[in-house]
Amino acid sequence: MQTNSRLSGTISVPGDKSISHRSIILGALSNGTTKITNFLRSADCISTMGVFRNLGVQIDDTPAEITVHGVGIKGLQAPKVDLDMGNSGTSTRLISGVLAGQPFVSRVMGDASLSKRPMKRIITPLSEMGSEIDAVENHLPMTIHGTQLHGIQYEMPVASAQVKSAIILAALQADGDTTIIEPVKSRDHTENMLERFSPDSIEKHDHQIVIHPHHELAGQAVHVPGDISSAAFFLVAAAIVPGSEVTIQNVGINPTRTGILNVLKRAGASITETNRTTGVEASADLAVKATELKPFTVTGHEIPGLVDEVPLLALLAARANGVSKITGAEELRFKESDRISVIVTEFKKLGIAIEELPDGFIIDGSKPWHLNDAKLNSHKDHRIAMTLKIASLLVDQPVTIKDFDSIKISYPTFNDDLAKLRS
Ligand code: SPQ
Repeated sequence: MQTNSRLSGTISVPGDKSISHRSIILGALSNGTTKITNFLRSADCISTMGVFRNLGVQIDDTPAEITVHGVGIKGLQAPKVDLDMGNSGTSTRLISGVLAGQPFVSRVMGDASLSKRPMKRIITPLSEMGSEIDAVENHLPMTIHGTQLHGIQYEMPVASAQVKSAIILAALQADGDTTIIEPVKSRDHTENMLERFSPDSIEKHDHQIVIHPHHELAGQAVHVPGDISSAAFFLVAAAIVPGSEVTIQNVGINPTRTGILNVLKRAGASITETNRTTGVEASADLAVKATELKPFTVTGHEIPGLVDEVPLLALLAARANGVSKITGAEELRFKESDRISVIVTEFKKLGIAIEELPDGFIIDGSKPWHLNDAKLNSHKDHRIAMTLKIASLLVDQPVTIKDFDSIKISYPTFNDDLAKLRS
């Protein structure tokens, strides 16, 4: 373990990325203004803002708040440039749902990593609704020929909040109702926000959502809670670095996102929750103390609730006293990197006993780590970069992490928060 690795103190993490994207999108499609506080100013959310500015929406950014001057569902303008989604899968998939129903053609592109990510998952339902989308081998760049869409009934093959949200945003513009059925419930921020912006547009059941079109959206005040996926780095760090004791304030605890807390508790981590707020997107202060950890199992039905935290759970497993198994996580192969293969490659450099499965890992945390290669690589994936940084706290020699600046995608102030907890 590096000297001075112990983490202690209290921090607040920046606003939730998923909720920040959605507040711009629904704000733009509303009549009236939407004021957003604690918006996440990370590269991905800035991509979403840039796209809506290119669709004719005025968005003011002051230190206190973001103001979106909504134009209504029918008020977007045809873009004069390609719409650049940067590295952001969320921007691409959600905004494609919006563009599918507009009376103009748009060309959507992104960076090298985004251009490798699968788009068939949205092209299939949007085409069923009547949209024509050109994309070579279902990858970006993609040309979306907006048209009058039709309502459909769509049974999703894989749980995905991005696909579900793309269909919801398209369905708001259709000529009839749309029903979406999910195999396992994924994060429901779009539904929650739509219920506030346009209560008559949405009917929610357990695994089924019905969208009623023809209702207008009204601008709202949105306060974005802290991002549990960012807090997760320090929750896991505090659990695994001996002597640590950390509190993170105002973390979003929407039940579709708190899978990480359930697994931490199963592993025997000491975790307490205080100052819970109520409301659609509730938040709480979360405190974690380092303690002895037990091995654990995570299977497919839990994955949607912790999908972005799987690299961190692999790290938690590497410090638990026994063999842990994570399965049902094949979706990780389609993120900013192939997160299963990349975690295995990078953890082996740290001498962690990890075995790759098609859909996850087996990790023996009882075996001591031994550094094989100090040159770690984030593979330009923000979540891998930060997971490796936390892992490096437990290594007693210096390591480097290639392309660490990818943290700007979701957590630009990660280093400042880590420094606060180490001082
Ligand atoms: O936006 P992007 O790049 O897809 O972001 C990621 C991340 O790690 O930040 C995934 F790579 O989060 C997704 C998440 O995995 C954000 C998201 C959302 O806001 O709707 C949903 C999840 O993806 P999916 O495919 O399960 O819908």
